[in-house]
Amino acid sequence: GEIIHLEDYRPTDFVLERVDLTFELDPRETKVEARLIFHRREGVSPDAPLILDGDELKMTGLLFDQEEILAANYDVADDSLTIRNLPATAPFEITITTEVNPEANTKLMGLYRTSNVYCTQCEAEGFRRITYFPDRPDVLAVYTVNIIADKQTAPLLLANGNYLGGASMGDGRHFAAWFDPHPKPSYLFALVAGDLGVVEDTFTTMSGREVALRIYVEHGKEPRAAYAMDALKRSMKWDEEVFGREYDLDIFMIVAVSDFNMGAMENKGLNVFNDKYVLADPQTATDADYANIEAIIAHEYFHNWTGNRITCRDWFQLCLKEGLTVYRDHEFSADQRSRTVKRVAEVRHLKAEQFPEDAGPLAHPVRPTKYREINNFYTTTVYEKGSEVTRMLATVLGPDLFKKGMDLYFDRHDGQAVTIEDFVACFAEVSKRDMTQFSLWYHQAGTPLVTASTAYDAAKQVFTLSLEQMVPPTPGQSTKEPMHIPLRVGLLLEDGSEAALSSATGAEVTGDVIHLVERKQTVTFTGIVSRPVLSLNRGFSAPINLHFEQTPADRAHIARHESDLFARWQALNDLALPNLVAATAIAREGAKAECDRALIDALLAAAADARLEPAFRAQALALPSEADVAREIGSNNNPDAIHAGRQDIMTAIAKAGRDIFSTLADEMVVDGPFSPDAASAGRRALRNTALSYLVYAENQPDRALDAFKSANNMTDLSQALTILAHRFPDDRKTVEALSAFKARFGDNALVIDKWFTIQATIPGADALGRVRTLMADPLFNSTNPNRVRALVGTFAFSNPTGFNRADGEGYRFLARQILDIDPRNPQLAARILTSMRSWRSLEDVRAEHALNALREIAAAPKLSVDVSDIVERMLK
Ligand code: BAL
Ligand code: ZN
Repeated sequence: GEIIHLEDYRPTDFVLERVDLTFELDPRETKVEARLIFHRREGVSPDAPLILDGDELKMTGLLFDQEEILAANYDVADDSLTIRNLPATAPFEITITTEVNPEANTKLMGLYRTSNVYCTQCEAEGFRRITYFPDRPDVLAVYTVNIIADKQTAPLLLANGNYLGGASMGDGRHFAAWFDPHPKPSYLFALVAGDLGVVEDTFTTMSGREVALRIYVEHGKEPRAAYAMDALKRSMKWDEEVFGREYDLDIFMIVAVSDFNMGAMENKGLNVFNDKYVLADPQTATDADYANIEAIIAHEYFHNWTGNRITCRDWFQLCLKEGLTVYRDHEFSADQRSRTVKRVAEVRHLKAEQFPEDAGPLAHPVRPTKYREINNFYTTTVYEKGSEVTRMLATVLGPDLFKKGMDLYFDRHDGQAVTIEDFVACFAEVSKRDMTQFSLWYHQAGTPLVTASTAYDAAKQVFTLSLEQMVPPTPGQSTKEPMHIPLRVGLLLEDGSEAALSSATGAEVTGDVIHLVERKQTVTFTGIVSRPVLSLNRGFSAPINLHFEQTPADRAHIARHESDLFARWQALNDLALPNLVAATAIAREGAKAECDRALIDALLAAAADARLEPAFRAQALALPSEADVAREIGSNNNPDAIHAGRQDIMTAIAKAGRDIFSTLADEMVVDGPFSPDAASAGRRALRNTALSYLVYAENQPDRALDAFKSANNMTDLSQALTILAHRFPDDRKTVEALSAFKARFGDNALVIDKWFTIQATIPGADALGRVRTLMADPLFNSTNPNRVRALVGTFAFSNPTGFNRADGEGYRFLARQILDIDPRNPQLAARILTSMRSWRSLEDVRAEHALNALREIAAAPKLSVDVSDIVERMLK
């Protein structure tokens, strides 16, 4: 695991022309024959050897143009194969035979077995676990794949591209051949074989070609794939309409599997999905599950153009495909649902996951310049901040130039493996803007802090806005340059109108965007007839922390009158945070906190405002999370005090709004058969929020118990169970509800994950005991990533009081779990360990325990590179 540097990039010495693969599948002894045609790149020394990557491989044959290679001409190790004395110019063929054991492959990288299905995961560096290969994204080749397997257990044989044909072989086996005409990197290779059910449909593309659509799931689960199929067709249509992108093969396939490290994978023409993001029906999936399925189906489909047709030159460029594709799936969901509600959800997620990453020891630029283990860079910074940077590009340029830039990018780079610089150059070219400063968003880590202050001169009718930016130091980057920060603003006047921004001097202003480009900048607006209320960073136009001392009255004004609904939500959030911070301090003294009337009034006004869509009102009522409060406080955190203070504020709001919540709980009942559409989901969200407040007001479980008993869908059922479990964990009724839920859904792994998660997140010091008990439950399965994440992962990531116990037992437990998981599945272990990334912001006694737990992990023998990379960065 040595460190890889961006500056060391150079192209391969040999060009790979074609790949011919033959798999003879066997659960334990799969034989892989790879025939690779290479030629030496022009200008490369004739002495240069061919060096191929490998990982835990056993080679059983090696041929040069079908002849054995002399032992003196090659070196084989389990992580590389070096071949010398190769032709100076002529193309040649290397044939490599390897043997792999899919059943023993618990890392779930390369070729593995899940529920008797053969399946592959090759991103980022899994292909080298199948055969020796130039396993890097800038090696694009055309693949033919032959699959041979037992006909009975593997009637279905799939690979990328279009189906060429197949036949029985007489010995109980059969074969199938696939050809993918699109040159691709090895990380997009996929193979699936097994016995699965299928849902079929078709899509006619904008040029009139009919594409066969197939979603493969376990037999019997076909009806649960209907929503995913619908989402796929809507994605295909949307990408044609909004980005002008048409699908390019005769067939598009999705396979759902139950053991998967990631959410899903965009292999060319053959996406492989964690079944959690495919399977849904009203009895088993929540509204959030439906929304996630829609988003992830879209995301993987959109990769066909942003990732597959145009891919990354090297893994440093990961955000080239991920940030851009997240931006595309966000826009898709915004168009399919409510744009405002979607934006609120995105920003909540960004602040909850990416901001802490950017503020801690794992902070890294969106386009990093070094890594030890690329698996550890599939981060919220690369994905979510990467998406925000793309969004800012659209904000800075405006929609027309952004579209032109995208078109140029597709046009110019189709079929290539490119860099962020290539991407940005397209936008610089169409806009004639120098994008050098903007590009710092890719290169400088850390969340910029913008400090704003305002002054109004009534006599002169002049309003001034002073802005200052500071990018905090992050690992490896102690000093930072000022960034180009696009701030959307509104000047709200007393009469409800908005002041025009055209008089602005001191900064470039385009539309409602102020371009902050200096460290300090003062913007002056003239002809402002009354003191305006400044709405700053509308729509979260820049992913920044904002320090702006605004009065509660001004915030309440924005919350009620802004035309930008996102800004209203933001204002409510800004009103709530100081209350929660103050309540934390009071709780730390052992006292009970009060809640400001301004906050209560603003929240209840939003709750009761029938002009606002229910989903928005639900978001407005959802207070900042305990993690949000911890981030706001920043250091010396005591999660128990944050929790207790927040409970006090919740209770105060609940008591004040009891009538409104009671009305909403009745009004928002959704009649008729279940529909997962956004409007119905919004009504359910508001009703469940109201219900949750009512339980705070009443402080007894009956209402939640009634809701649990009368629920006819998983959203309502799981919400009611969460309220019961989190508020009354030891009540007999809760215990009964939990076991009724388990009995009803015991055969459905995805629902049982919810059962684990609900209990893993019950606040308080008893949580650890519960988690330990649950690990002994027969339904727990330490080899299934979804189950481990549902129990151990959510405990560490989403139970601040339970995990951060003052006695440190939570951290010691996690350390042991990490060391237990690591030998089986390093990627999973490393990911769960990142839950400790904010350990330095805890109060001393807890930080000390956290440090010891991290040291215990670091000192363990035989750590994977994945875990050792994370733990070492966290200890630095
Ligand atoms: N490429 C890994 C999964 C995803 O981001 O789509
Ligand atoms: Zn992706």
